[in-house]
Amino acid sequence: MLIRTDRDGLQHPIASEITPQGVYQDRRQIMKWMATGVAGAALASWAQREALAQQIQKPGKHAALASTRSTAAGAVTMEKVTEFKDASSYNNYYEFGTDKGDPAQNAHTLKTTPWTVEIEGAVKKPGKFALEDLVKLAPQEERIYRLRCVEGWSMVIPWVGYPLARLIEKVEPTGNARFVEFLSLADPKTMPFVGSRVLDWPYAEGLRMDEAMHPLALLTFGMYGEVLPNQNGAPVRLVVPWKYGFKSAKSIVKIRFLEQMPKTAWNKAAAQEYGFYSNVNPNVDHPRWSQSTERRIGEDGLFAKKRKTLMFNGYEPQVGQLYAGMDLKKNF
Ligand SMILES: Nc1nc2c(c(=O)[nH]1)N[C@H]1C(S)=C(S)[C@@H](COP(=O)(O)O)O[C@H]1N2
Ligand SMILES: [Mo]
Repeated sequence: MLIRTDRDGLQHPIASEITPQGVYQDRRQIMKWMATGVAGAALASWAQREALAQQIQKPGKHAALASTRSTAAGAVTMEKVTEFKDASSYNNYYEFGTDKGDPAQNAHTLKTTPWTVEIEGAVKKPGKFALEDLVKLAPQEERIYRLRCVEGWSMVIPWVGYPLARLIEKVEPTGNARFVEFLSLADPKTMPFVGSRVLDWPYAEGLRMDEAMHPLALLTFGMYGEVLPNQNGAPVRLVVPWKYGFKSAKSIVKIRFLEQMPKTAWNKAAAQEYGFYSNVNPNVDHPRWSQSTERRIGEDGLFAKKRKTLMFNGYEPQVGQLYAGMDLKKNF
């Protein structure tokens, strides 16, 4: 069944209108890789978008882009998709500054080609993936996920990527792999806040192995039918929709398979506020504020109602089983 949402009529600016030329060329290169080598409907639509992007380059024109959706349970929502301009201008990416507008202002310095992702630790096949090989490892799917930040706001974003499980299967974890750690790029030359003491760099996150293997955990290369904007974590990030946004590490350069639970950047910065699990949970307040409601970005007028935050961000039917028998107040 094809579910119609507001997404179908969505329009947003094409990359060339909102980014400097160098960044745009980086993205065009990645889109070419995505359009070659892998068969299937998703990639055909990538190729169409590429063609469309070439035709429409005049500032002020907007291109309506087609999309191919995942059929995985939980991969589509009936909710209105957040506008591209909001999703790409209201960001958390502390390597580029701590204000919501900083990443969009500053992340143009991030160089996303060439890019490699290194796989280390308890796997039979460790090594380095060039980005162009990583994007072709599995068919690209579009998934419309809510992303809920621990700060109390949320967005609905059409992500493009494939389940992280596809990569994990490929590198063949050993029996010792119980956790997966994700490390972001930390380049003081291109990232003005790396070196500041806000966080202990590189940005580090982690998942338990069964969480990482869950079909909703997405290794993400694009959004809104285009390659990720730098400020959203180009060229490859994680999206874990049932956890607070900070679990979804951006611009990943290393993935490590570990026996022990890894330390995460936010847990190191404030252990009493950010635990390892960080599942979206309206019943466990942040020590300094409630987590029971959220503000949807784009709806924040004076009279906009707050939304009730849902257990596991609304993905309880899909992921609840992962935490059966666990005390989620202790394991926050
Ligand atoms: N490397 C890195 N990844 C990161 C962050 C960051 O500061 N650095 N911020 C996290 C937080 S707090 C959130 S809410 C999401 C925001 O993703 P978005 O800007 O694409 O909405 O990215 C997460 N990933
Ligand atoms: Mo966040």
